[in-house]
Amino acid sequence: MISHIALPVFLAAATALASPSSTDSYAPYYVDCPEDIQLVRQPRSTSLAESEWVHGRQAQMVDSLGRYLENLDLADFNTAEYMRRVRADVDYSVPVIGWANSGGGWRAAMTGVGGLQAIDERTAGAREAKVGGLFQILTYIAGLSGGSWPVSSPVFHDYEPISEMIADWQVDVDRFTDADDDDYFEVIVEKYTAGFNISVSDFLGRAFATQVIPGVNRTWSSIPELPGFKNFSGPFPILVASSINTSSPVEDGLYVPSWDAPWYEWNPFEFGSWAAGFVPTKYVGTVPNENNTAEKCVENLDQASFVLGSVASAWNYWYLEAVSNDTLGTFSKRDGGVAKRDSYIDELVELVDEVFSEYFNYTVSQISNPSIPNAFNPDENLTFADGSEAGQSIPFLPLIQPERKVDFIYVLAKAHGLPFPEVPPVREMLARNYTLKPVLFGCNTNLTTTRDATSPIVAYFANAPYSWYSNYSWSTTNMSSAEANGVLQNSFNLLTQGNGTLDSTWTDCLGCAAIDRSLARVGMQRSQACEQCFQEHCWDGTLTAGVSDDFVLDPSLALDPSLSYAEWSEQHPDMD
Ligand SMILES: *[C@@H]1O[C@H](CO)[C@@H](O)[C@H](O)[C@H]1NC(C)=O
Ligand SMILES: *[C@@H]1O[C@H](CO)[C@@H](O)[C@H](O)[C@H]1NC(C)=O
Ligand SMILES: *[C@@H]1O[C@H](CO)[C@@H](O)[C@H](O)[C@H]1NC(C)=O
Ligand SMILES: *[C@@H]1O[C@H](CO)[C@@H](O)[C@H](O)[C@H]1NC(C)=O
Ligand SMILES: *[C@@H]1O[C@H](CO)[C@@H](O)[C@H](O)[C@H]1NC(C)=O
Ligand SMILES: *[C@@H]1O[C@H](CO)[C@@H](O)[C@H](O)[C@H]1NC(C)=O
Ligand SMILES: *[C@@H]1O[C@H](CO)[C@@H](O)[C@H](O)[C@H]1NC(C)=O
Ligand SMILES: *[C@@H]1O[C@H](CO)[C@@H](O)[C@H](O)[C@H]1NC(C)=O
Ligand SMILES: *[C@@H]1O[C@H](CO)[C@@H](O)[C@H](O)[C@H]1NC(C)=O
Ligand SMILES: *[C@@H]1O[C@H](CO)[C@@H](O)[C@H](O)[C@H]1NC(C)=O
Ligand SMILES: *[C@@H]1O[C@H](CO)[C@@H](O)[C@H](O)[C@H]1NC(C)=O
Ligand SMILES: CC(=O)N[C@H]1CO[C@H](CO)[C@@H](O)[C@@H]1O
Repeated sequence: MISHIALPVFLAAATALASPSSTDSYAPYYVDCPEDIQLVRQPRSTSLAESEWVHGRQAQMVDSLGRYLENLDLADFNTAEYMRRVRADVDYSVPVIGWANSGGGWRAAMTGVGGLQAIDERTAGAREAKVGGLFQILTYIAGLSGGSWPVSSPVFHDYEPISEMIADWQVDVDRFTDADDDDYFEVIVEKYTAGFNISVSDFLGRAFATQVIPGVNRTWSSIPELPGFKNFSGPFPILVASSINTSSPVEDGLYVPSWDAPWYEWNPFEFGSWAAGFVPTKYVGTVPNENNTAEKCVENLDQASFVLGSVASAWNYWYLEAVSNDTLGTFSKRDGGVAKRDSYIDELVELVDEVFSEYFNYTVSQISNPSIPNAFNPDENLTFADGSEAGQSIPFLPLIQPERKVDFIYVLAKAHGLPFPEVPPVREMLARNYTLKPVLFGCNTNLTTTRDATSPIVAYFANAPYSWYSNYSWSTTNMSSAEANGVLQNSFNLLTQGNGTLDSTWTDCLGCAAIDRSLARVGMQRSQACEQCFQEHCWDGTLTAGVSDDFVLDPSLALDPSLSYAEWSEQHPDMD
């Protein structure tokens, strides 16, 4: 329950803070722009800085790739020969692998980070289970909404072992009720006083960051200075959000994103979109003049907490759900149908609205989505919306930009004419149990939008119960360590198919998929064993009758099917 948001202290803070300019501040501030800076870059390619970083990462990954493949020991495949050819031209040959973490609030965060823990070679049992080491060969990691936590946290933790990072999250602490809410509002007021838009996302972002970003006041543009990022120890993080503007559809007085609205991405070097262009992340919030430069540049608007809030800005939907009794504001990440009313969220909506209206005289529409000065269109601020509201609960877009040349994507959880595998409709996914067990898409290049190898192969892992019912409400804000371990263990079992007990060829098949697109580049053939496992684990492009209209997905534990949800709940009374 939400007990307090202490208003009087907050009011005092609002009047006390006049000119925030310190570097350890949440508030953005102005500096002299570097001479000759060109702010907006046309989106023709990835930035030079990203290309150079990826070059470094690919070189750093070669040994990890060799270790992973040796451990996997794929049947009827000459690993030594493959590695010899890869080493001969690392930039061209090392597979480019991305991890896409879907949205879904706390549930997505915990399931996703459990997946990362499973594929981290430093996790006990991960190498034995044949998935450990995949983290070490990821080039990119992308996320949105709650999926932004597992994406932001590792880099700010200097890519320390994922299990240690999770321990640092202290998941048993509720960052909304156990923390001192005043702190969140005090820093938001600093931003307000500095003349920038503030919204509920600033508030939520502070709470999220307190959990997952060590030190909290960190910026995305400082990532390139971090030792772990500098020595290429982990994947390149990207977060994405959709957007709204004054032409967006309106529901009950609030803008909602349309499915064709522009998407924006944050990465350590740049912020922007593949439609409008990119600006240096360090100077986000600076509006360029006619010469694409400026005298004063905004800094510090790229606070990690604000970035987390900006990609999880679903307040408009929470509010719509609350006022419409669940008839408006349906997320693409929900299972469909009318969601169970969530009294926690209702309460939070009411309290936060109250604070913002009482102390800023802001209306709900003014606070529901965050905006920043727009480098791409000076006439209108750029306003973020949660990507899950715009038909995409999985952040594919940044990973399938042809410029990033991604070969293989892991997805925990359709694109715009970009190279991507064809995926079957939901009815077919359900009929084939792809919502209960992992599946690969696009192994056959004919089953991709481009009909060639420019499309990555995608591994899709639906969050399903293996050893634990991990379908918590997305609005969960904390859990006991026993619950957290249950969820993390469930992700381990999902990734490894119960250490192979449910499917003895799956982990080999993941390895086959990881290197498949690179085989052609080094002039080698897909092995018979990989061909065989693709037959088994890749969607073959055909459609069956699908499921019937009255189909209900009500799975039992894959590793203990006799234990019904009702019985399990009785054994775990604290978890509902
Ligand atoms: C973050 O910055 C704010 C000022 O904006 C400061 O009050 C707070 O103590 C800082 N937090 C940490 C963890 O350094
Ligand atoms: C799989 O292995 C992990 C790590 O060794 C272990 O914790 C887990 O219980 C195992 N799961 C099954 C289903 O055997
Ligand atoms: C953008 O937001 C700022 C801060 O709220 C505001 O002062 C400014 O007028 C807005 N600009 C436009 C073009 O709407
Ligand atoms: C890279 O940096 C991290 C963080 O400082 C450090 O723990 C790790 O040992 C370094 N790795 C290499 C290969 O130097
Ligand atoms: C404004 O929103 C509309 C509707 O979503 C979208 O089609 C359009 O591209 C957006 N314009 C800009 C400049 O973002
Ligand atoms: C842009 O550049 C031109 C040519 O150098 C100069 O005359 C003009 O004043 C510049 N505009 C601004 C806003 O600085
Ligand atoms: C909201 O839905 C609940 C459950 O269906 C119903 O009991 C309640 O009357 C509805 N409230 C409004 C305001 O429509
Ligand atoms: C609050 O804002 C409304 C417009 O939204 C305005 O009419 C009203 O005067 C404002 N009240 C105060 C106390 O500033
Ligand atoms: C899907 O799973 C259900 C329940 O375990 C099973 O009855 C059905 O045969 C499976 N369908 C396919 C296509 O594997
Ligand atoms: C793709 O389709 C073409 C034309 O039908 C066919 O010749 C080719 O063998 C197919 N490739 C694969 C990998 O199935
Ligand atoms: C979790 O899944 C079980 C089994 O399908 C279902 O009965 C239960 O209602 C679900 N819980 C939530 C919170 O969705
Ligand atoms: C897009 C935009 O400008 N959003 C809001 C920024 O904050 C002011 C209030 O100070 C609102 O009026 C704007 O709508």
